[in-house]
Amino acid sequence: MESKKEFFLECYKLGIIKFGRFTLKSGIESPFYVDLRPLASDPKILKSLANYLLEMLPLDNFDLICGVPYAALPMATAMSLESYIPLIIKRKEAKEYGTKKLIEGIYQKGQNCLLVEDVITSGKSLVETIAEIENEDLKVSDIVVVLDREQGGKQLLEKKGFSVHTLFTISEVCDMLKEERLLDGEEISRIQDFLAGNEVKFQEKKRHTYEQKLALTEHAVSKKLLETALEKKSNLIASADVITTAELHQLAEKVGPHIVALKTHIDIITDFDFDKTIIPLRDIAEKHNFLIMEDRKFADIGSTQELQYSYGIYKISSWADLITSQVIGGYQSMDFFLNSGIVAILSMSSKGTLTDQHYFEEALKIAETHPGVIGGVSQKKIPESLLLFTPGVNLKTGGDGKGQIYNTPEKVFKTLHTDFMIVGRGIYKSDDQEKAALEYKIAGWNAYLESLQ
Ligand code: S5P
Repeated sequence: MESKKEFFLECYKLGIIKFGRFTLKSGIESPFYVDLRPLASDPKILKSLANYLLEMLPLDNFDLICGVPYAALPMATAMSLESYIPLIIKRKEAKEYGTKKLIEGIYQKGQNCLLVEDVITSGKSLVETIAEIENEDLKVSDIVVVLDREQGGKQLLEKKGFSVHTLFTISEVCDMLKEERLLDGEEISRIQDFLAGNEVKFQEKKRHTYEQKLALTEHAVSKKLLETALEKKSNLIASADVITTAELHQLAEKVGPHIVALKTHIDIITDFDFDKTIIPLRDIAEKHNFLIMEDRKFADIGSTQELQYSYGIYKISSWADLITSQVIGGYQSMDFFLNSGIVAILSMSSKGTLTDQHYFEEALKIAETHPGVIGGVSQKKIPESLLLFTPGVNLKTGGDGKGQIYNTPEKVFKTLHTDFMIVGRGIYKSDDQEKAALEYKIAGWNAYLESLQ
């Protein structure tokens, strides 16, 4: 192979770096502009580039290769062809139809994926891409980059524990071009001045703490829920999907000390009797200081929902601190849940759910503006002004064979910034419900603390 410098000069001839005055997307004026896409149009150069990148890497560590779209896609492909490490393709956006997969190709959970990027500046797109890849249960340990603009991105990723391998830095590039008299001293000092003052600080959006959320909320029920969470160091909601009053009360007694709320499906209690089921349940809730969330998932017009909420045998309005409601009936349909905090169903955890991106966005608009809504049930991130409740949580991942899809506490707190996790069978089906609740409580609280880092 030719020397690295000779190789760079070959690449340079393709017009990948221009010097002058360029206004960047951020509005900042930069003395140089980098675009590595032309490299893919010269097969010989692309092949050499792939080999230069591969040479720097501990190849045995990787099961897969993935390029950050779009510029790095041909580079990752070429690297895969040269190394025989399988390629996966990350989409920029998930398909709106079909499989909705964000990552295409053949892979298995837990495999380690090498990430390829053309240029690193702040590190923002890499941080986002890594989160998406980790979301698919793949690991990322190493990132390989063709050109480091030396504006802080490499350091940011290294601080997060990733190994970042860069083929060229902008300083090296300047030195090589100066030696070849392709850049004059004045231009070099302009570039140095720019780099000295232009570390692009990429502020990662940190999640709000429970204390911050408490300070922001006006709603009495969210206040109570957040205060309880802080007091009990718990973000666990146990789902009591049991079918008799006795089982309901037993479960409430056992898990009560460890939860912030007990979620009921009151209409599955076979021997329901208001005085025998609800009154003792409320007493247990007072004793162990938790709230009750009736997962009724209302889905009708306002006037019917008003009746369903207060009448019939369940008289939900008289005992539920929180209720869940679909938003399918529109904004006004939720105007009548006056005694409870509303948790809106924004997207569901089941396979094949109809709550696609469009539905989710429209439902979110309603939830954000309705004063009775304190939060949403969702499998996606939602704005910090709402509390996020995430069901489908289990220490074992996978599914239940009936369409439920499970995530671990770590995953939902880290990637979704969940506020409260809802656990059903993971607790009530356990031989020792109290022990299981404590285990989930600790896992949830630790996952929350980690998500603040
Ligand atoms: O999208 C959803 C919304 C809800 S509220 N997916 C869900 O699973 N739920 C509820 O959470 C569901 O009705 C059940 O009560 C609980 C999950 O129970 P698990 O046994 O699967 O943990």
